[in-house]
Amino acid sequence: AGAPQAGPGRTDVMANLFEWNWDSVASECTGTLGPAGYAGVQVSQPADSLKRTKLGDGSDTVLHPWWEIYQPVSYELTSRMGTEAQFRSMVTTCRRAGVKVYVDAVVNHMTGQGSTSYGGRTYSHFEYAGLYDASDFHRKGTDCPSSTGGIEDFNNLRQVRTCELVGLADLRTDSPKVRNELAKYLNKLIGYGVSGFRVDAAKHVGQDDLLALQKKLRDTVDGDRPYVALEVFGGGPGILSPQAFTGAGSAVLGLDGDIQIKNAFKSYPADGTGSLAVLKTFGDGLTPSGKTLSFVQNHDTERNGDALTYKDGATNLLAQQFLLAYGYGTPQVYSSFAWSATDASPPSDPGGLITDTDCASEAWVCVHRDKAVTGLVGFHNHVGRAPVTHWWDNGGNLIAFSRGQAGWIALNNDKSPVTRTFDTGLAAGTYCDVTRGSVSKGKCSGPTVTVDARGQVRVTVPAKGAVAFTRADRV
Ligand code: ARE
Ligand code: CA
Repeated sequence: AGAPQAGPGRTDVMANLFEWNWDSVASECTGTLGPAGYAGVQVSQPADSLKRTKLGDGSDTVLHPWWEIYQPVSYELTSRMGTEAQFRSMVTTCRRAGVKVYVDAVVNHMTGQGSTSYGGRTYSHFEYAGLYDASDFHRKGTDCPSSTGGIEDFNNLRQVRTCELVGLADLRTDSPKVRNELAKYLNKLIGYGVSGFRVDAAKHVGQDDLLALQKKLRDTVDGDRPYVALEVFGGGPGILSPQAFTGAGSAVLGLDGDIQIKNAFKSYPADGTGSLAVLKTFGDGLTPSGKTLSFVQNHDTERNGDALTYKDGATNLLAQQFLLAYGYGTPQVYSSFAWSATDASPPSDPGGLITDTDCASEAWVCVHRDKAVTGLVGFHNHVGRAPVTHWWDNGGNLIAFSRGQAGWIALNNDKSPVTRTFDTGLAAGTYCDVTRGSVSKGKCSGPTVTVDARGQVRVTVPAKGAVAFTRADRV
């Protein structure tokens, strides 16, 4: 399975609309994602999940934290995000808008707490009526060697695969019964038009079980193999590393890459030199571009300190622009709700059902809609696989590069604008700067720049901003 591709003028950019309800995803596909050239959308874990009825041990203050959805109780599609009918209708609407749908799939475990769900089911740890019973789970002693039954050592192979991740009942993914139930669930989603999956906690499933499961998956409605992106945090040794999982799915998540992006964009030594220049060889030492779902942040890394977040404002937008322009991995743009406590609930009704996204309200952060980002989605789609050429940097926080002869960008991570002349390698002409305007009926709605006969352009790159254009943006 290759990277997601959909519709004319699109390559592979995905939006990750974390914990948007199904109706909101559907209207976003029609209103923004399709028109802006997004090829795909990743949506949240859709299976029925834990719905807490009381607070935990006193250390938490939110009744319905965002992470309830990572505790499935069945594979029925009634969730915090909506009903099964709403889910199906969302997939159909998105596909009609040219946007393929990728689902966050939890296959490693079932819930570890509670007794009621959004779908109104009752259950207990190891007993999920009509689906799994105790024999379908790894058990402490017989399978899991840790004294608590939980993963205590993330470098220990047997613990990682057979013990409980933060107390979540660990499925026997090596058994035919569990594999069949999982395949039935995922194939139902594919039947509804879903094009692939982000596999949660893939490290804890292991390569063999992941490959066996994928063999059981049907082709998508487009006739492709489903695109499967595996969640494997970096740092694990040998076969526990993301590098060791590139053969176990279509791609792995770029969880080391987002750390590096943060490090580059946040480098502000006292001498003021900064460090975007290090990005000249971004991707070196990381999983191969064609095997990586890359992003500036996701729902974990915006909370755990690994990545830039929406709170970084212009720096975050600049990093999104870099990722879209540079071409490492299948790029994904993350948009979700605003939060201060890491456990916070997404905007919900009193029963925990997530309310409609309102990008104009402060409760939501719609990074993927920002003109700075949509301009670069178009750029990414236009330049395709053209190589990075004409790299230039000032050794610090100002960089510029072309993508073959198809497009050119300069990015400035300093706090003051810089004016200078750059080599672009593009044909002479007047171009629309897509970070601030777009071309319609031959006219640019924002500032233009002029490339001379030698392929040079003299521009002012705004503080914490970019200038970008492609061959298609000539006016
Ligand atoms: C919640 C409570 C827990 C409670 C549990 C069960 O917070 O206190 O015990 O429920 O009742 C998310 C939240 C968790 C939440 C869970 C279930 O983050 O807080 O637990 O949902 O509701 C490892 C895994 C990696 C995993 C991270 C979190 O390898 O797969 O831990 N990431 C995915 C998701 C998470 C999600 C889950 C998995 C569970 O993206 O959002 O949890 O479905 C090193 C190691 C990594 C390790 C990392 C932890 O880097 O190498 O392997 O990641 O540390 O930071
Ligand atoms: Ca496991």
